[in-house]
Amino acid sequence: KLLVVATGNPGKLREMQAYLKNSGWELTLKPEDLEIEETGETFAANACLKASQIAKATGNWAIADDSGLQVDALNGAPGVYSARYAKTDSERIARLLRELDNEVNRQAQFVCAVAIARPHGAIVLQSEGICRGEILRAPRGNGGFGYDPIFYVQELQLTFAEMTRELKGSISHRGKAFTALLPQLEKIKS
Ligand code: ITT
Repeated sequence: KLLVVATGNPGKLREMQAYLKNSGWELTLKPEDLEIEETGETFAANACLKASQIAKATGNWAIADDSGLQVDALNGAPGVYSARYAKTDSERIARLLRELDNEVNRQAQFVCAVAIARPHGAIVLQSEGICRGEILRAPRGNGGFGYDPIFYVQELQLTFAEMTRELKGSISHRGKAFTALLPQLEKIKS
């Protein structure tokens, strides 16, 4: 069966495709001009909104990911506004480093909510993953996307941008959300 991957973010798309590769679903990309306004107050609400609307609009099953970075010292900001924090990845990173300039508490977490909708829009599966880490004072590494160069994982002594996609996926918010979701996704297909 056909599954529309409902994202316009190329970094996210690469990771989603890797997780879904052996799921047995035939993947297709959402039309570029089909954009859903993210009016929800939670990651889960926005993931459901995107999956549901794209499923309805395309007449296919759809999967959406809503994710972001929550910084403890900023009371969870930028959170669901992580994409809207600034125009480009480097501007988003620069803004966050500015906001944390004099802050000693660098604790933060990435959150990823995933939702799957049937062709008429009903949500059938949801999953969420969290990964704790620290915000560095300067970017490190060239891999990944988004806030990856400033997100440091103590246990591995690496930023997300210094990890291979496989290593990042073994501990990341998205990796955890997809690992929980995949067995159920395979079940729906058959
Ligand atoms: P779609 O809604 O089209 O999927 P988007 O980029 O707008 O794309 P979100 O609204 O979910 O997606 O925003 C996610 C933000 O959080 C965005 O700025 C990402 O760069 C960032 N983000 C999410 N997961 C990340 C990860 O694994 N590494 C780095 N940054 C991440």
